[in-house]
Amino acid sequence: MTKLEQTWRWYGPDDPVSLSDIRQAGATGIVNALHHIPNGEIWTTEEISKRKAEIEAAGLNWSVVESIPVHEDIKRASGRYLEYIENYKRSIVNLSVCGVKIVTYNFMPVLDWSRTALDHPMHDGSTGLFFEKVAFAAFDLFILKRPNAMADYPAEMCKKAQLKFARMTAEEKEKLTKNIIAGLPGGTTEEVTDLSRFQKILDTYKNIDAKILRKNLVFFLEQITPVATAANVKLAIHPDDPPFPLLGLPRILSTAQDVDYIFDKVKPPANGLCFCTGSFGVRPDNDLPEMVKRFGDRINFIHLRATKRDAEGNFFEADHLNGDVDMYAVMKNLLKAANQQNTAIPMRPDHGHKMLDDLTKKTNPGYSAIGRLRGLAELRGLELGILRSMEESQTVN
Ligand code: DNO
Repeated sequence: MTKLEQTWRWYGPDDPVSLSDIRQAGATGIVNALHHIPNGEIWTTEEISKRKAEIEAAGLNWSVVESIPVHEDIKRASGRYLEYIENYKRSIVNLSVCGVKIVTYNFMPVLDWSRTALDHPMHDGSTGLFFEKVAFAAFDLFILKRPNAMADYPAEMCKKAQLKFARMTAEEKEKLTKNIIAGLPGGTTEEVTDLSRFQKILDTYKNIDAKILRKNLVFFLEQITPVATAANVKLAIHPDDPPFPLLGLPRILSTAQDVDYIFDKVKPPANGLCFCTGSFGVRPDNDLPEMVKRFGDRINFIHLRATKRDAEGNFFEADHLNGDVDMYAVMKNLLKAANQQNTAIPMRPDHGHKMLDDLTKKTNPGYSAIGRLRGLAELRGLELGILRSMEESQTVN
């Protein structure tokens, strides 16, 4: 039976979690990006090789790129987008020349992933990330004061948000703002720290709805997929996180139908998916084990994490094996997919709680050492248990 490759996201030399920490956590592959290269520019073979050598010197392997960011011009099909697409192609080819063959990216406008609280208390004393709908609405309606935002929320939600806003201290408002626009590593594709600049970027999407964004994604894929195919590089699009529209921006990769759409439009197998259980799992209408079955041959990279949602649609990041996701069924189907692909598909424990020594250390939100170590250890155990029982049942039958 084929296993999954155990990988770990490393944010580069400035990451408080070092390569030697990662090695001790049991990962063999590194998920990395050249964050110092400005968005839209070419990743040269020199820069790629330098990073690769650094990773290899620590006894690890650069398995996956996460992510080559997609410039906002490409998502809007405006400005210098054709030039940026050419640059993207060059980066793919250069990565391939250096032996890095999986490229993750996402197509979420302006905001990549988004949460309202980064230190939400968990039941056991650790802390984790939280998305609270009312808090997000309070930010949108009363802090950012986005024009016409009221129309995007039910009246009841506006009332609750108003109440919440009225009770917030200045410090809480500032923290919420920071969490949403600048709190997460890679949370926005452009560096934004002030609200008026943020609103200006949102405005550039005024005339772009889901239909247009989808068209722009398909155009981008039609351009890069042949290059990836020729370079033997697998692409892995990351789903929307959270998987619903925010701030009036369209979201186009939230459900199985969304995934079907892009695979149907751009057929070559290099056009693949980063199966992120934490993102897809927020929607109760996404059947994750079923999605793994359906897209198994196109899953090129895996993020494993569990969220727990409540009736209002809020969610927090739960322990890896204790959320709404049926991790057992997902893992089982992923192992079947790996077997069919005959490839150790790379997986990483996505996010983790701040716990034990993490609590007093500076960490990238969601990317603490010990929380992820726990996640990886649990997932590795689950994988082994399933593999062994699959093998046993094969010998019995
Ligand atoms: C959050 C991540 C995202 C993801 C990018 C992929 O932890 O899952 O930042 O890496 O969206 O492009």
